[in-house]
Formats: sequence, structure tokens, C-alpha cells
Amino acid sequence: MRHLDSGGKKSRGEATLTVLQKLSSTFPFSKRLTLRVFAGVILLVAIAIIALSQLRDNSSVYYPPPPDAPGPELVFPNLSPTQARQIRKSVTTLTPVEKSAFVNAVNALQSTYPEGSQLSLYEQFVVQHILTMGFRQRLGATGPARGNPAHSYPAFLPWHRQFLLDFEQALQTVDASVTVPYWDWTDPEALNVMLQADFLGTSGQGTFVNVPEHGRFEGGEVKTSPFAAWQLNETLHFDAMTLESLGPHLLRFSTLPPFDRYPLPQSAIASLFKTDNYEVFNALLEGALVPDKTSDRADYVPGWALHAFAHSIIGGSQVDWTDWTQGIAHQTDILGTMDSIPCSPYDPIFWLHHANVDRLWAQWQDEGHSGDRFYPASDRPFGHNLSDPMWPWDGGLSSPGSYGPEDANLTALFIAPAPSKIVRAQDVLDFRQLGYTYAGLADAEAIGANSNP
Ligand SMILES: [Cu+2]
Repeated sequence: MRHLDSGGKKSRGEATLTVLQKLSSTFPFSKRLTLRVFAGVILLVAIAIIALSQLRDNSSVYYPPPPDAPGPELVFPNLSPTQARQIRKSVTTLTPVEKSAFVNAVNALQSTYPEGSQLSLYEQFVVQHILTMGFRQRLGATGPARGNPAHSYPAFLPWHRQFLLDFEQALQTVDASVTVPYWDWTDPEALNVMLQADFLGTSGQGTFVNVPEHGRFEGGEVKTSPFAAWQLNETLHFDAMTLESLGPHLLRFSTLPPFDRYPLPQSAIASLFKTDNYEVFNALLEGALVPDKTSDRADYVPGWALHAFAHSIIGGSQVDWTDWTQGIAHQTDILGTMDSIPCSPYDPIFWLHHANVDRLWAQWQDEGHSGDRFYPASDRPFGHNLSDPMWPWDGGLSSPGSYGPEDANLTALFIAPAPSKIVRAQDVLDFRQLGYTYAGLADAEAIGANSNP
């Protein structure tokens, strides 16, 4: 299934030539002329086949192993504390003080402009996330990075782990006590807590959408929130399908289906924890692929689950539900900010959402999938192997091409991290080394108990 390396290309071409030469020597001249034309055609076909196989070998096509692929033998983490760890908590357990500290720190990042930047500190995270979509060669990307450095490939989890850590550290420059809370998608209370006017803001208002067989729903501009004063940069806030701007306001459509399918059932999370294979876990958690239930073959079909699904709970999307019984729902239209994946970090809920993605990975690691045995070491597209630097923490090795609305030139707006900051998947596998853990994990219980007076 994996489209990597294949051998014997040159010998195939040479063999064809030798056979043709032998054939031509056994025929008279007139026939030899026809044969030469024939030989020419065969040779061209052979060259085309070789060229195509080369192209395929050099492409960044990646398929995760089948959903039932086995994993290595289990390895459990060493939980003994090596340094101080901060605890990321469930959003439903935050105190009013913790909530306002988070909101204030987010607002501070949005109102601070690094020197020489047209974008705020907050928007630097948005543009970084957008530019991960710019690594197709036809867009003018340069360097060895192949595929999207942050999505659809093995580095989805480590890339977002570092991204979240960078964001959390930026928040901590404003208020050292702040950690990013997580949104447990199975917690019935969590959405209600998040979508409060004085915390992360309500759903949107003023735009009505007809959803066939479901009814008429309201969404649109988020008018009541601590972020209501934000003027979004319209070139950073666009519809990923049409590349047209979504305007200067944060948009949410959080009452539309799939909102009615909230909370996610525990069984959806449990099914994720059945695999011991990292690439299967990564693909299932990202949720753009789901196991094919229609066939006996262990394979995937494009889907809409877990991480991808929860993006739409906030952002809202128009969906073709025809194949829903198979777990497949095709998005036909993007409505709100969180549903347009490139610019989704513009909605502060993104961070709570991705803290949950990261928490689930952390929990899976703790359940016997700890260490570098549970990450592909080689043979994946560059940027997705254990010791490949991940853009943009790659010392300038690779650069994205121009992705985004026409004439936007987003690459010029992005301030790359210091060239000395190199981050590879292997650097972030042990989240405790990065200085944090999650409420609910074994060490958090102990730290929590110790920090209580
Ligand atoms: Cu992302």
C-alpha cells in the first residue's frame, strides 16, 4: 500500500532495448524500418513507464498502515518527576480566575505586534498554521519537506504538540500561571462552559442556514465574547474551499448539525485506543480517514470523525449525510472559522480542541505506547520521520510556497522561529520533558495532591 521505493528500473529499460535489437537483426531492411517505428513506440512506452514510476517514488503520497496493523511490544513511561510540570486541566474544572487569566493572555497576544510585523503575536500562530498548506511543489515550495508538515501525515500529532507548546509559552509571557485547558469532546458540560459570553464567547448570530432534513439554523458573527473587538485580518481568515475571505469577524455556527451529535460517545474514544500502531492511531484521531465498514478488507475511506468532526461542531459545515450510516459525511460547504482548517487557530477554541487531541495522544502513550518505538523511524515523506526537522522549526531547510487568497503573499508576513530552534518528532514524544502533563494522567494526580496546601 505504501508508495515508496521500488527497484530494477534501469535493467527493465536495458532489457527492452536488447530484445528489440535482436528482433531487428533477424528481419530484411523494409521490414526493419517498420520494426524500427514499432521499436520506437515500445521504447517510448518503456520510458514513460519508468518515468511514471520515478514520479510516483518521488511523490509525497502517504497512506497509513491498515487499521488492523499491529504495533510493537508495549513500553510504559517512567513517571518519576525530572522537572516541574504544569497541569493542563479540563475546561469544565477551571475557576473563574483561571478562565479570565486565559482570556486576558489570549487578548494580550492579539493586541501585541512584534517589531516589523503586520500581524499580531496571536496572528503569527494563525499564519504559521495556514502555511502548512503551502508545501505542494506547484505552489513554489522549496526544500526537502514533503506533504503537509502538520496534517494528514505521521507528524500531525508531534507538529501540533509543539505548536500548542509555543502558544502556551507565549501566553505564559503574559501570565506565567496560564496553561491551555482542554475540551473533552465526550464531556456533555464542556461546550456549555466554553460558549459563555464572558469566557470563550457564544455561537454566532445573524446568518441563517437551511440544513436539509434538519431545519433552519442561526450562526455567523460572534457578537458576545471577550474577543468581540478583534478585527480579523481578512487575508488570514478565508474559506479553505474557495480561498475567499470570511471577513473581519470570528464566525461560529455552533448550533448546526453536527452540534446535535454532541457529546461524542465514549465508544468513539475507546475504539481509538484499540490500536498499538502509531500511524493508525494518528490517522484515526485526525479523523479525515475512517475504517471502511463496507468491506472485509482492512482499509480506510475518507471520513469525518474525532478531531475533524469536532472542528465542525464549533465552525459548522454543510454536509452531505448520504453515507452517514457508514461514518462518512462529505463536507460540501465551510461556514465558520473553526471549520476552515487553515485559519482555524483564529478561533481561540482551537487551542482547547487541540489540547484534547494532544491529551488523547498523551494518554495513549501512557497506556504502553511510550518512546520512539511508537513513531516511524524512516521511509516516510521528509518531515514525517522520527529525526526529520519539522517545518518551521527546521533551521530554514524548507519553505512553503504561496498558499492563501490571491495576491496575499502570506509567506512574507510570517516570522520564522530562530534558525537554532530545531524540533523533530523525537524531541516532543515525551511531553513531560516539555514541562507539562494533563489532569487525569497518573503523575497529575500526585502533582495536584502535592500542590494543595
Ligand atoms: Cu492543524
